[in-house]
Amino acid sequence: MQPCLIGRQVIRFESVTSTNDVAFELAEAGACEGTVVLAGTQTRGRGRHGRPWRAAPNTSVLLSAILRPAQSCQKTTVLTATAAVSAYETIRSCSGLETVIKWPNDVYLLGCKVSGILIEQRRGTCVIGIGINVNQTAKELYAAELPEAISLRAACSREFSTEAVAMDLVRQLDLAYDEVVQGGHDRVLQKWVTAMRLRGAQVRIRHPAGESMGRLIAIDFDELRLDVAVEGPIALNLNHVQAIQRLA
Ligand code: BT5
Repeated sequence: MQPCLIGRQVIRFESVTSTNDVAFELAEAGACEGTVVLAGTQTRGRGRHGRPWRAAPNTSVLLSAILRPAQSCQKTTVLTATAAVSAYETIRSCSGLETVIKWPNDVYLLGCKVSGILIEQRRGTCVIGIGINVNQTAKELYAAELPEAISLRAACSREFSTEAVAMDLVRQLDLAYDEVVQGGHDRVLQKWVTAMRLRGAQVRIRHPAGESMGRLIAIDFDELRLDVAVEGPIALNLNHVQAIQRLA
């Protein structure tokens, strides 16, 4: 199937600093929207808030996609959900195992982190960066000081083609982003919320004003509604939610 947008051009590198940096450089130089950058290894792979992303050479999917979203798709939560749902679908279909999205956009397999997402925006260009652990053994992840990480291989006891996983991810991203572009925000939202498995659960939410506890009633792209014991229902701005911990 021909991609609608994401994956119209795929550029592969052996080694880069960070695929997100290369994607921004290519975007500046005029690369078309939907261009995907893949790398075998990164010397300065990064996570959110300056944290590192570690992946031994040729063990992982290290991908960045260049987007120039129209205003209706620019909201960070919409892009976060689009990327998270895509990584979730890829990992679920490759592994056939229990997969969940941990707020807001980590993907967990069998209770351990298998994928992380870093979305950055600069002057109208948005880069979606996704790392998926594919062929590291449990021993290698432990030795790399990632005891809470897992790979597809460690979970499924077999090796995977990183190229095939990357191409599945590109297809899922293209499908999910096309849905959003066509106005199907609600379907992506529903998939995101369902994959987080938090609706109806007792949760503790950390936000700049402190913590709130209660039953999570609903999430949309703007706010989260919580049924708090004495106060009753309250709404929290999604941009202020720092962490969600499931209590039961
Ligand atoms: C993330 O940040 O999880 C976003 C990671 C995004 C990586 C991709 S790779 C392609 C693109 N190019 C880049 O330079 N980045 C993107 P965060 O939620 O802040 O999590 C970072 C934390 O996850 C680290 O502090 C470690 O504890 C842990 N971590 C690092 N490497 C990991 C790995 N391979 N698997 C699981 N956890 C890891």
